[in-house]
Amino acid sequence: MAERVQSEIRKKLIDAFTNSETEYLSGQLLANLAGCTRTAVWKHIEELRREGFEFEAVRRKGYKIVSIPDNMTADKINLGLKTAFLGRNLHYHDSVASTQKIAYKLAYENADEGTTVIAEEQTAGRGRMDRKWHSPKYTGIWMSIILRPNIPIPKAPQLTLIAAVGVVQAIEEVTGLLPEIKWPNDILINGKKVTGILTELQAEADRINSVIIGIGINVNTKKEDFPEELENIASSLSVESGSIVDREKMIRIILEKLEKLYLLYLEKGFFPIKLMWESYAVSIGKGITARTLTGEIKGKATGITEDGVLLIEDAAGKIHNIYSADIQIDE
Ligand code: BT5
Repeated sequence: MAERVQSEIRKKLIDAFTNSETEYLSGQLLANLAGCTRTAVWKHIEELRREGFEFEAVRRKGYKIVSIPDNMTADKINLGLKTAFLGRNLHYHDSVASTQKIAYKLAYENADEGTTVIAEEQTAGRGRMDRKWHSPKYTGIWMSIILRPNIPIPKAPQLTLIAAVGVVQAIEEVTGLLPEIKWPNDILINGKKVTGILTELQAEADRINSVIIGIGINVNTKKEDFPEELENIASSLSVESGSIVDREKMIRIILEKLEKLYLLYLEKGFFPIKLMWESYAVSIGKGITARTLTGEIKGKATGITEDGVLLIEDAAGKIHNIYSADIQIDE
């Protein structure tokens, strides 16, 4: 409990610096905004200094942040975050097996919607069907977000597509790169995978309890640091853009884009998202092969349905609905 109060105060202080119009914030003002004493403000500022934040303190004026540390911290991610609920409750870890697992447990324990788990490294990061997700330390964004949408279970895959649109928009905004989406969950740049998205459900009877959206992005991974099996199929934002990308900024922009899209979706349904998704989709209109658990279907991808299901027209003109598959683009 006490720890929770402390982190609430810290968050309020960070918000105060984020929203401040003036350069310096006085100890009294910070104390009022955070609902604590001036001594407590001073203690928190000292704690932030230990994390690597640098403050300038000027008598009668107050505090100003002059530099922020290089490694990620929850405080640094929060500094500048402009969402209402996504990422507001942030769990930051140095090393975990999988952020999905932690988010799953938090969701089970009734964590608020928007609770987000971020790690510097995953030792057992996973993709769909228990495939491995390579998640080395300090180079990527490995995060899981808890949502609690009031939608029927069959519509849950739409959330993967919403997340993909949000990540594409964030990558565009932060790096200027133009990513494409390969149905259902890959984000590619120059044909190579930079992001994978994994959506998992907790449901009771026919009701969704929570949806956990796992997002993995290779941000500053060097070309030579990919393992051999990924060398030809994976890339990172820094390899593609030629410069180091600020991971915290990327996280904030993803959370902001995703929150907007999610609220739009809850209000207006999937249609506006579908249009955006299709505008980024690399596979639509192309010849593709879809490998499902039951076999292989070849044909032309003609679009997605209202529910996010992929449509393939085969050589005989028959339309196939693809709910889950790996796809390969043939032409
Ligand atoms: C995915 O699965 O693409 C979903 C990946 C989701 C990862 C996030 S990270 C945060 C959260 N916590 C987790 O434990 N997971 C989520 P899928 O479509 O099944 O693709 C998996 C395949 O992508 C692997 O079999 C490899 O071929 C390839 N792959 C593995 N690591 C990669 C990487 N870092 N970059 C690009 N491709 C990778």
